[in-house]
Amino acid sequence: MQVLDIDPFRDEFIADPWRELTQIREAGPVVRLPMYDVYAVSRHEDVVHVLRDSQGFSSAAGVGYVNVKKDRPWRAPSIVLEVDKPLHSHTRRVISQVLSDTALRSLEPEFDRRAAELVDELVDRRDFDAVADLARRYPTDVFGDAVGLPPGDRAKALEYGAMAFAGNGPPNAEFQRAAADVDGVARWVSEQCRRSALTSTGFGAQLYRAADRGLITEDDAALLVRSLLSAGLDTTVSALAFAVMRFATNPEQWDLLRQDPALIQNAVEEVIRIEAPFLMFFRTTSGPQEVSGVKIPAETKVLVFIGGAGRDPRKWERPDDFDVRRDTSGHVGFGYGIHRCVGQALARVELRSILSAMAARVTRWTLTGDATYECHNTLRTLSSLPVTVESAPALVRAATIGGGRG
Ligand code: OVM
Repeated sequence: MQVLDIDPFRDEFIADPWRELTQIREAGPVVRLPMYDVYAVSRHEDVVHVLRDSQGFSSAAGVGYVNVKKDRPWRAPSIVLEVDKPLHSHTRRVISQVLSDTALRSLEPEFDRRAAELVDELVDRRDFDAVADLARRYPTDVFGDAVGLPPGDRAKALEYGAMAFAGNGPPNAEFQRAAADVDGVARWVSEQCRRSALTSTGFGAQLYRAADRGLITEDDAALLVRSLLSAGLDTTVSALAFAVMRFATNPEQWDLLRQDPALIQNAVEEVIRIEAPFLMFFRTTSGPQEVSGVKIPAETKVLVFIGGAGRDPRKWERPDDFDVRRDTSGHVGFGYGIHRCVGQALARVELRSILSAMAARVTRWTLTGDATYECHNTLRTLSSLPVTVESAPALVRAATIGGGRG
């Protein structure tokens, strides 16, 4: 088996992992990274194999670097992410009932309205930071409201998410930085997760109603709200920031989207395939395992490179080309198997709403400075993306007011 001296938790790797990910992927189906004493899989086929076998490649020892069965984790493990069947099936079902298709459909008009409002404001400004003013702001507003967070310092939720993703890495400098105020941020989060802090109609309150019905305990409900806040915000912020970056640097792709808004859904998938906001996480072998003929010992951490699968030339033609018309089916940007993202439909609604609103008004994006990256060990995201936009008048809405004749 190939042994590689690559540190995938360096900032430079996370910002621009593609060259080294190719090296890892081409070295073999499984490689060893002695720096962390872990194994890694990065080919699409092998990532799917590992994620399909949720018992052999367990989540119950944590999906971060720390084996929580042996060492104390920095926070109480998630009761949906860091458990196996049958426990997982139960908590997963509670969340997926709250995030049901019907629930999401009823949110869509409000998400669209808020997206149009924000895009109108940004188009008027012309110059703005696509991270601070758009990618962070929109999900913080609409997802925050959907969960039922009290108004106030919601930026803390982003900080908490960053900490959760950094916390899945090794105890490196990024971990230390993200966890500098671990007590303060964790206290803030547990306060937001209390029933009394949440609005009575949001997803949070509905998780507590599952407790009223005896499906879970109240403590479980609090932990599931924590899961929504851990997983639901920084990820969509990242996807949205990368979407703008991709369209600013591929104007012909933006033109395609504007000409045919039916492509928007696939464009969302393509951004997630090619950028892999949720770049990697771990599983732990529950016994000796074999992946594409390579043996992995028991009780061993296996690093699963979502970003490797998304760029695997065995699966994708021209994997490094951003192409909103390609067939994106089978991408694993939302994971795969029983732990695949439970909020993915909600993420899609958010991303679709904002891309639709932008496609209706923005004719061209131009970067006015360099993108800066933010690296949280297992999550890649942007911290700033200065842009200027050229725009068209709000045709559709003007037409409606004018009686539909434009
Ligand atoms: C959780 C969770 C779920 C998915 C991702 C994640 C930090 C956390 O249940 O807390 O990332």
